[in-house]
Amino acid sequence: MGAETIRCKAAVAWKAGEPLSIEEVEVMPPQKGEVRIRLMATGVCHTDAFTLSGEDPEGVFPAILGHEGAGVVESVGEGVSGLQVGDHVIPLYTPECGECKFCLSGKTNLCQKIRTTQGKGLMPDGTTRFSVNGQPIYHYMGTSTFSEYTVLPEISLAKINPEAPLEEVCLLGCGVTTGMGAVMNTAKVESGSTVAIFGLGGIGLSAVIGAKMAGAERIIGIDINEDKFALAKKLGATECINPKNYEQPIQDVIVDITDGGVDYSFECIGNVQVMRSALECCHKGWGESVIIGVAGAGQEISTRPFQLVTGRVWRGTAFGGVKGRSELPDYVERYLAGDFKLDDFITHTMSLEKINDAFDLMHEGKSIRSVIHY
Ligand code: NAD
Ligand code: AHE
Ligand code: ZN
Ligand code: ZN
Repeated sequence: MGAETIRCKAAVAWKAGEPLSIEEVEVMPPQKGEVRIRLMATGVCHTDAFTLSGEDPEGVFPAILGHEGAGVVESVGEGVSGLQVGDHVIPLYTPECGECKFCLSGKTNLCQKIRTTQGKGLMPDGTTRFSVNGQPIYHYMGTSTFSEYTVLPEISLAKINPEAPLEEVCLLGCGVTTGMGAVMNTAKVESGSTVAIFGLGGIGLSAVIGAKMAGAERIIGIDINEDKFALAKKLGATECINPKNYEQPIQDVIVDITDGGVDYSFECIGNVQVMRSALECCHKGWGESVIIGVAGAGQEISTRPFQLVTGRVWRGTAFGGVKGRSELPDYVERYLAGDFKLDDFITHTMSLEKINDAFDLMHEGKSIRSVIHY
């Protein structure tokens, strides 16, 4: 007998700018090529808050947000061959089909197989698997982890070692992989480098870890909230600075203290003015700046083209350039081997009913990651 519709709890974003509402939702069985999973935990990332704020051009409502989860396969649809009931998985907002032009290029992790429907809050067949009293509810980033159960295409799931604690490795579904990957995969920071990391939230602190693992000699953390400095230093930042303590632009301060600028910088905030500072604090001739932060609808970056003419490089990264199905399981193995820790990031845990507290804590600058336990 095929799987039945499940009724379970989920946090629904009915409208932009309003708190999430805990509802009983119907979750349809997985269709062809799809998998339904039972979430065990999910982190709350700033991108969830960004979309809830109404700033995301792709934000559609009502939707079930969440994209930093981990869970267990509950049922599989027709034709699913790589996963079975009971497998432990991490949902991927960047899928990996292995056959599209992007996957075959060897140059990017940005699989485009289902990107169009995913960006509209729909499954690849153009419909949704969620409803509340018969009203369809949109998916989010192809993952919708703020629900006890969710449905994803098979290509949007990474199968991981079942020994891994799901309430910690959920952070590898976005934040930690993004920050570490940006440093090691996108920028390919070399040993001995000088690095500046703007924004010391979950992403920036993961970039700090990546920079330390890469052997960076100087790791400069920049944040306007000095409460973030202690953990940044514990994880490997060699110095932390608050732009509010200086009269000059922060890029000038960094150029002064680094004998001409940093080798690599990372913007982990989503602020287009800071993106400019991050580029302009790079060393003439070779400095590279990586944009990780997500900026709101209509916002644009700018700098004098001379900054690029004179050898600085501006680039960006999504999910740290990591290919989810083929590379993420290895991040889990490295975590299990003790190469890096995740518990430092988890400042708060809570039940789904308290999820709005996670958004409040983030906005108040009091959390690094809140993790919802199902
Ligand atoms: P967060 O809220 O936990 O951290 C942001 C940090 O930036 C905070 O510590 C805050 O104090 C600091 N900050 C804010 N304004 C600042 C300023 N003007 N100067 C210096 N510091 C400032 O957020 P997060 O979850 O770490 O996410 C960071 C950004 O990365 C967000 O824009 C998020 O949407 C984006 N993101 C992108 C990707 C990707 O794949 N590209 C993945 C995850 C998150
Ligand atoms: N929808 C936004 C863009 C949001 C965005 O850039 N998302 C990142 C992941 S953030 C995770 O916390 C991403 O993966 N981008 C690549 C992609 O294909 O979405 C907008 O501006 O429209
Ligand atoms: Zn995220
Ligand atoms: Zn692909």
